[in-house]
Amino acid sequence: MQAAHRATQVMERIQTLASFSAMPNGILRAYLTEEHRQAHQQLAQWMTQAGLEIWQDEVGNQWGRKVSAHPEMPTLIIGSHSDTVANAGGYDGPLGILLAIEALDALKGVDLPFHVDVVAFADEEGTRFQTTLLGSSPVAGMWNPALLDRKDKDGVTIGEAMKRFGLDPDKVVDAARKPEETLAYLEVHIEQGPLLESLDLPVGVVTAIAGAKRFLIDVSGVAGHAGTVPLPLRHDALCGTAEMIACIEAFATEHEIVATVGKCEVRSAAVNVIPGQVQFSLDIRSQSQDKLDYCAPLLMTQLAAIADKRGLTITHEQIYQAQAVPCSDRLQQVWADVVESATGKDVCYLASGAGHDAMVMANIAEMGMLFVRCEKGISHNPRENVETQDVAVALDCLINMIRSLSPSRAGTD
Ligand code: HGY
Ligand code: MN
Ligand code: MN
Repeated sequence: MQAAHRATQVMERIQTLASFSAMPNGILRAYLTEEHRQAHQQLAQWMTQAGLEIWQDEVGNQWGRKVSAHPEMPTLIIGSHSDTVANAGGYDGPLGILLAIEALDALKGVDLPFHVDVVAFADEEGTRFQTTLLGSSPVAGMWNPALLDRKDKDGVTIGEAMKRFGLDPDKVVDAARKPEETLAYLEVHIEQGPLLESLDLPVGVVTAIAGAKRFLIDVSGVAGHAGTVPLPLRHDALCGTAEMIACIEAFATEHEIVATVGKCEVRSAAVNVIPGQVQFSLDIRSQSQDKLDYCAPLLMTQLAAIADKRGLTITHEQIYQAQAVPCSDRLQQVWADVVESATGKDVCYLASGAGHDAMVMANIAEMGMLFVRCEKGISHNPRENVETQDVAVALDCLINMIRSLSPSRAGTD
């Protein structure tokens, strides 16, 4: 099958996966839902068609293996996530899974010197349970059983949801892969930023993945009658929050990190009540772990000073953190070689501001990522878009990356 036809097939499959959604007019596929099950059944079918052995692990991840005649050699793992944010684009996650399946289909007749496993991680975004990398963390040996008690908005715990999905929470720990049995982890993902488009390049080599810390922040004031309490006597939690959000933006600019308040909720909100309780989320990121560790407490001190000034109280809970992770120098070089031969252009090296499953998989294996250009860098948005010819280039790079990691320099069908 020609590369262009394969790229078209990947694009068609992106649309098929997008149809497995909890939203009538958009994409939402969350962990341990019917949409998760449907998408993984479809991926399992395509993996089988590509000649892969398939199985689901106890986390709910979907695996497919291109079996080698050399099972004693460490396994190459290639993956990305199948879950989405709410009102998502179609490419963030699925593109990397479908490219891996397509690459192994192209190598169907070739006996590689090691198994190659494709994995669809079932939860990277954390949309349902507000914690992220739930699919890949157990695989990377980083499972925290305390998370089984984490509840979704309906009060269903992860443990309960796993049982309803047909999984055994006590066996999640068995999904861990051994470092000594893992050759490397590769992930192809949309850039989710504008750099490749600005350079008119279809793909780029990732150098590092930003570290992140996420918090839920509660601001408490005094609820009151909107008509009777004079402004100077108010302890308005929402006005305090507004000043804090402006402070967060100024702080991030000054310290050259990124900070986002993505959620903000007024408890017992009413048009004629002075807000007494507000909860908002805070996501801060940096390529430098030291800067992230330095900025988080400093920013919280500034928010506390605003609360004091306004007679409010503030508490914060860290709900997630992921260390900044460098990509393997060796794999960056191998990616660069295949990119240069595929594009005939100078190679762009770029860091990832977004988090990926690759950042935890680096815990057990050399990790390398390839970014694919996406229109205007838009992501986490239905307008997320990728061109078929860029998918063809990425597929060519992935096939040659797999071949380059195979000493026998395997060919393709
Ligand atoms: O938030 C992130 O960076 C990723 O999309 N989960
Ligand atoms: Mn992603
Ligand atoms: Mn994402």
